[in-house]
Amino acid sequence: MQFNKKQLVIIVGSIAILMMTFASIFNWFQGLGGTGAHADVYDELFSLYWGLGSVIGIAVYAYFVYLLVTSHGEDAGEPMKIGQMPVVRGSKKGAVVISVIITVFLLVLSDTTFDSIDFFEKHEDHTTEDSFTIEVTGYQYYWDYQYPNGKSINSASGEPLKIPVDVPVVFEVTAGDVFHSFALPDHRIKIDAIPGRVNEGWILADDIGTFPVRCAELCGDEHAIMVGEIEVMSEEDFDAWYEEVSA
Ligand SMILES: [Cu+2]
Repeated sequence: MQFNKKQLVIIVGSIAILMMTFASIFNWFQGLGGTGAHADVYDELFSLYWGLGSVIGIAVYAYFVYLLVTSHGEDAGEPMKIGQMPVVRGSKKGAVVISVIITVFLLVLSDTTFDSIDFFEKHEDHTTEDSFTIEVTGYQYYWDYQYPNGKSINSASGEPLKIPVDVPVVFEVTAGDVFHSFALPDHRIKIDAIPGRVNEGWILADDIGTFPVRCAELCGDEHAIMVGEIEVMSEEDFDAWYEEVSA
């Protein structure tokens, strides 16, 4: 072994810090909260990527340390010369096994990722007969919401966007002036609002309560105040509000 104790402590300590970084990323993600069907899918996706990434990370660092402490080349300590072959370690069998494991990891990741993309994009696979579409239009610096029955809400009034709980709701998003982005951070959705174009997205809220609405595209000097709320209501409360004739 060509490392003294101090060098080894530094190497192992650095790896320990990297491991703690893995752990802190997981901790950070858990602290983000989130609600609704999309949050569950993102959580699963994140846990899978993080989990498999950690397995690979731990394996790589473990192998790294193993190589460090078991290296005993005859030329240890002497600089390599041009043309000198390094000491061959490892085996073809090992390389094949690692390749197969990595291939399986990538297949699992891509399959889950494409399933998740389908989930986010194909609202028609998830909508029910209670579902409906809200037309969302971004303006400097508010959101306009149009419901199918003609009811509308303007976020500048301070009134929250209202939707029922446990009902998949579709958003058709556009903009009336510049680029905006309709973002519901707690429901983990962000839809580009672009003039002349309609982008779709959907959510399935499963918690009653009030959550933030944000604009996620720098859209002018008052972009930061382009904030609002979304109120997830019980179906009865929502129906009562929805049927009520606006004055
Ligand atoms: Cu905006």
